[in-house]
Amino acid sequence: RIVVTGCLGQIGSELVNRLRKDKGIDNVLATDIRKPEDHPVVNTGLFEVLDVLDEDRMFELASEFKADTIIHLASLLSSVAEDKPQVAWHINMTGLTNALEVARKLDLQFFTPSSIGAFGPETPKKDTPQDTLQRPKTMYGITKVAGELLCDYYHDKFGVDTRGVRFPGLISYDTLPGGGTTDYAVEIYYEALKKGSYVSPIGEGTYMDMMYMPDAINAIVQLMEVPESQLKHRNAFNISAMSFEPEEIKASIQKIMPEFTMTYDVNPKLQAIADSWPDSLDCQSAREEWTFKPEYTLDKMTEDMLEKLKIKLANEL
Ligand code: VAH
Repeated sequence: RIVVTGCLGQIGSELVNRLRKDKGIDNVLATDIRKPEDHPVVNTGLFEVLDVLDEDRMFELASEFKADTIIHLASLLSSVAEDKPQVAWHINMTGLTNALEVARKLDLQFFTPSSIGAFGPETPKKDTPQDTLQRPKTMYGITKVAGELLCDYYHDKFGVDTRGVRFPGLISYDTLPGGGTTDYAVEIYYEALKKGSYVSPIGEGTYMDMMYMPDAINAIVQLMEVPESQLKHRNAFNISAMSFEPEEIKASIQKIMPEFTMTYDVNPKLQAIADSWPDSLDCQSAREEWTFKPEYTLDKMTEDMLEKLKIKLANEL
């Protein structure tokens, strides 16, 4: 029985759907800080309002629900966190600490995502190792490194079964991301269909790791089900499906929409964050320890994104 925080977010909205299918509607309790009545996450299963800063409420919900697992997704992302770093530290770290405390007190299995944002400019950029220097220069990255260490600590000190992955940029058609540096790789598909053109805030030649949401959801489900004995690492597995720069996603879209055009208007804040992140991760540990294997390549993702967005945006196109 699983409690999920941050369910109205880009990952949460799709993960809850998958878990409700896999585990049964009554075995998944979706939570988020507000309750939009018309949202599918709210009206297709169990939902409760939860501010992750309220540990007592989180404990009460998990305990009454007789949870055996908590998946903590509520977090501010990299770009928005740079606009309000103190708030980001407070929400990301207090929320995480509360979720870890609830997992410890109720003996819950635990998952929370880290990110490629947990690396900094001194980290090797190509084939970034699983275990390497982590000195991120963004508040988001600092909360992610601190989170990785805290999750390891709760396992080593208290025996909590904590698990996590370092997500790359995630691309999906269901729910828009909420203020990340990789959001351009989602926006470009919407703009391609709505306007036939896109102005990229990320500069030409800027490589970042990316993954299509179906592969991200599979990774969470797979990692949570693998026997603990197989894990040498536990939090923050490097995972990625592709690494591309804006010209390459443009070319991928042009294979289906030859008339699509793209120009650049580089956003200095986003560019500085992107420049501090790796170009491509080494995902060997995830492959070896829990047979991580993404299915979507850039072109396969582009095909599916454009097809699904055409349906979603039908009355806007
Ligand atoms: C962000 N989408 O851009 C998130 C993610 C790897 C990027 O952490 O902040």
